Amino acid sequence: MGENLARKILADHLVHGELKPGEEIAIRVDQTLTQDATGTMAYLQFEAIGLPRVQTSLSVSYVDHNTLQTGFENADDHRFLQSFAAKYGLYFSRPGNGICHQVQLERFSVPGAVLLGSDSHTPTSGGVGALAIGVGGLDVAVAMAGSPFYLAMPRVMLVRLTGSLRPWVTGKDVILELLRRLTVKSGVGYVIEYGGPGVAALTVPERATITNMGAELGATTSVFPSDEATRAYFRAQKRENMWRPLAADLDATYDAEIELDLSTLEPLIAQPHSPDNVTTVSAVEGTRLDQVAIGSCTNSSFRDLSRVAAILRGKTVHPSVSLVISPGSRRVYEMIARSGALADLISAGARLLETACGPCIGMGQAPPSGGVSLRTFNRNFEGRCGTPDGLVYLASPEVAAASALTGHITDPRHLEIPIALEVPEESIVDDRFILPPADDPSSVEIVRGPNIKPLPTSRPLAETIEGPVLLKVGDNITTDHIMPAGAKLLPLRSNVPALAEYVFAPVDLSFARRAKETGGGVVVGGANYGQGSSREHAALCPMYLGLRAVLTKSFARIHRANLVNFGILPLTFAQESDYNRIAQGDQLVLPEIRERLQSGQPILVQNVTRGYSFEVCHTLTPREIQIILAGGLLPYVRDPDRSSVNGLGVASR
Ligand code: MIC
Ligand code: SF4
Repeated sequence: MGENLARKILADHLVHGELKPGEEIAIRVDQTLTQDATGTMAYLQFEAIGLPRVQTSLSVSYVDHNTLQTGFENADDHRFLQSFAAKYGLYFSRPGNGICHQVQLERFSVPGAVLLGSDSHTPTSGGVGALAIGVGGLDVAVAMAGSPFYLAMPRVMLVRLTGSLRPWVTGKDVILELLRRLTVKSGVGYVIEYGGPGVAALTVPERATITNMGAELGATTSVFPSDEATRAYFRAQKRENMWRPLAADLDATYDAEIELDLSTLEPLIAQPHSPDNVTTVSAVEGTRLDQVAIGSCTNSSFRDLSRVAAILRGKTVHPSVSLVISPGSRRVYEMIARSGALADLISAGARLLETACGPCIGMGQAPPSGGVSLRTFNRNFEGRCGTPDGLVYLASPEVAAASALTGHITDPRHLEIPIALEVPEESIVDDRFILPPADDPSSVEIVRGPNIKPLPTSRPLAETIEGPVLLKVGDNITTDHIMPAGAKLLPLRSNVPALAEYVFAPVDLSFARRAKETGGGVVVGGANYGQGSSREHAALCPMYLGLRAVLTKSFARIHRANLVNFGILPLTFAQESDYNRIAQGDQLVLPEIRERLQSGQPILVQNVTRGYSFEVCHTLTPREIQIILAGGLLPYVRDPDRSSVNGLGVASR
């Protein structure tokens, strides 16, 4: 029986376990990436492991999130990251060089490689056939130390593409259609693999938009075959030698399959406040706009910006709209400058921003109060744009550009703009801003400004957990709710005590104070708890405040793993009715929790306030149980008795 592509790559990298869905496997990691907002912590963790150099074949440290330097903090972080990379054997992509996923795709992606990145949109490189997985920073730190990556063997879902996209319909519409059908939670536990006759006509930038935003489905990752279109992309990048063909066997089988006829799609749009709240652009056409933002790791390739420029050429942005554009990489920026597209954008009235995440993570360009913003990004969670009552829509660059001209949401097919469909992929290649590691690491001093605070330590799991329900929330709580980002808070990513003050701030401003007063407790959540970002600060900061367990209907993959990594128990309700019965403020006891986890006995929760007990479930593997007992992944891997098992060179510590 033939194999699908995802399983082939996993089999190629398998170190432990069997490829049986749901079972724990460990895979070899070829490449890692970090960005600055998750990277400082990951490197402090790597440092705590105690190795002199990264053990991967390639590790890259990017700076793209915290580039708005309103104080010393971000610049301090940049210097720390640059010196760390030089000393420990990483490549360092300088601030202004581009968004990690765009630059990784262009310069480092490899078909068939396993890439682990401390950012949820790492699957962007799946556009060229890499198996690229978003994880917490600590997982990257441990992988850089030579450990394989442990995960539950995912199921593989085939999205069989047929037909071809009609004019004005794009890769963005493909992924929006999948979000409409599958929602933000149905991808959990799956790798989404694309196949079928419709693949060939999609360009690599379009494929990368689709795999990037597969993160919004909750999927482990998404992957395209590597074919002649991939080869053309590598040729344009002057690294055709890194290309190799990769595809599923013709008789491959899958755990699930869906079919998507590309020729039936029309321009789509996600409405506030969720990427799966999708409708057709024509259904909301006419909605007045205050802002249009083009960029992010989802849609800021040379192809995207060239098409935007072609739509705006010789025209003027509507007076009520602020159009902001952030190119995905320095290379893209330079290419639109040389092709003349940049002049078209400037002359039409666009406000050009740095090549960085920028408005996507609320780093500037927050819309006005109650303002409506149409963005080419991947997430429109409430408040993420920096304006608590802002309304954010997500659509393709083509829809965004057409709408910037009219001042309201516009289906570009109604504008009758002639646009050249083919955009040549030019070949400016300039790696001067990706700095290689130092030749003499011993000469490099790590620069630690006052913003770099020591790593918080965790405690082993107590015999019994006791504490109040600090907060009860509903379904689809995002990491932006748990640990918000934005221009004010992102600079505190290396300073956990300061950042922890804002845990759950968008939901309940008193959370941090109450948690500290009671010495911690438990959070109760609904389904798909912790969707969105890979930020481990959404587990690390609650751990710092004393959170010991999170009890939900279900978890998003990366957040669940981050909770385990920081010694917080991820538990689920056995009965939906137990979720309804429990209330914020209830005093809970989880008796003999250590012993019950170790012996495999059922986990019991006593609701002392209401006088009843109930059983809860967990999906922890034996290894994860050991991690929880140790108080988290860092104490677990640093345990000298265990270091040889983990493949780390720390036995002598
Ligand atoms: C995001 O898009 O939410 C982020 C900011 O890139 C995060 C990472 C972070 O919080 O630093 C992500 O997607 O993982
Ligand atoms: Fe940056 Fe936005 Fe992409 Fe996250 S989703 S990596 S914030 S551009």
